[in-house]
Amino acid sequence: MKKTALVTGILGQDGPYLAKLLLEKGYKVYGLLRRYSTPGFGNLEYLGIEHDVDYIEGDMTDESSLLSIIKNTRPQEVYNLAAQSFVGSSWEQAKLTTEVNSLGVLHLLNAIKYFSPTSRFYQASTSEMFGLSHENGIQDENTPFHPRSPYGVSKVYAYWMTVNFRESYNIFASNGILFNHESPIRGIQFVTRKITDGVARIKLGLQNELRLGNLDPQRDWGFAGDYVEAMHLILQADTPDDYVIATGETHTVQEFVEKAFAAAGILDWKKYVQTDPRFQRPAEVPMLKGRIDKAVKQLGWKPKVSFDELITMMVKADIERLEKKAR
Ligand code: NAP
Ligand code: F7E
Repeated sequence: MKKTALVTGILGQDGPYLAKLLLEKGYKVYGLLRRYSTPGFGNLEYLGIEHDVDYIEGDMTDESSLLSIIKNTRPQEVYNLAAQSFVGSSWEQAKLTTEVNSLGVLHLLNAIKYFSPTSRFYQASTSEMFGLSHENGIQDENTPFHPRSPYGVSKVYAYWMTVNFRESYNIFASNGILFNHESPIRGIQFVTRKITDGVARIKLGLQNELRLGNLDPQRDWGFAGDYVEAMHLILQADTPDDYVIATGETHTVQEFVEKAFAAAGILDWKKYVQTDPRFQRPAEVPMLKGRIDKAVKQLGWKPKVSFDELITMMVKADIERLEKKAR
């Protein structure tokens, strides 16, 4: 019998990478789609799996849709990746962010509790929950939370609700506390993809400047393809638990910019980069750097793609995408 999994957020960045991994492992994959006039399957197409997923219509803000999906599919594994995930928009759309990221998780957990209590549940938690908090410049599973955005706050609720369903109802519910992870199908608003797309356009003469916000924040950036492997391992463990998933390295936005331009053979990046206050945030997370000892020891997980390899991969993919469009 094929194992079954429900993946919410199937059209985003992580959904397609996870679906591909699960399909390769022989799973039947249900993908939750919210209603759209024209849904964008581009990320699934990029990975060549758009025809291999079983799509189901529902919305994280509509509890009844989630109740009936879980009742009808009873998947062995549920990966909750759906979210209003852009930190920058979470100040302007704090209520929507909370409804999707916090209450949406409660809806899904209730659906599991009522209709499929043996389903294993993965919650896409985030390093944004740490925000200002660190111990000697590093964050791990024991670091207290101090979120700095409505997005971070919404995810703290979801984290604790996941823990609470585990402790209250004995549901196999786990949090992956993932640090930033990127790829050629990262949303264009996020800084890494905005940079690699901008660099590719500058390289091809399609654009002559790149407008960014604060270049000083430090992030622990890894590759999404590596991180979905950790999500799967978290649900294969003997017991449910919470894990930090990161690379253990941190770099400034400016370092990412310099390396992205260099990857395209442009050394005078300062000529092209303008700072623009529109891209600064009301409260910033200055530094993120994860300690992954627990994931290494208990899951046998380690990242494979380095910071430099990630940047080269993304710049190359954006140049190829734009060249293909122009043909
Ligand atoms: P993403 O590209 O923004 O994808 C999020 C997905 O959620 C999209 O497919 C979106 O659907 C869907 N969604 C939004 N609102 C919804 C709703 N009301 N009902 C159903 N689906 C809805 O995010 P990602 O980078 O893949 O991240 C996956 C998850 O990991 C998110 O929960 C994010 O918060 C979390 N996370 C990400 C990172 C990271 O660095 N990438 C790090 C830590 C945690 P549409 O396509 O229809 O808009
Ligand atoms: O910003 C700075 C910005 O939007 C990274 C999400 O996946 O990871 C992501 O959240 C940094 C911030 O990601 C621009 O101020 C400068 O310090 O790429 P980002 P994020 O906010 O770290 C976490 C782990 C998640 O969970 C989230 O879902 O870059 N920055 N200039 C800029 N950021 C953007 N977007 N645009 C700029 O022009």
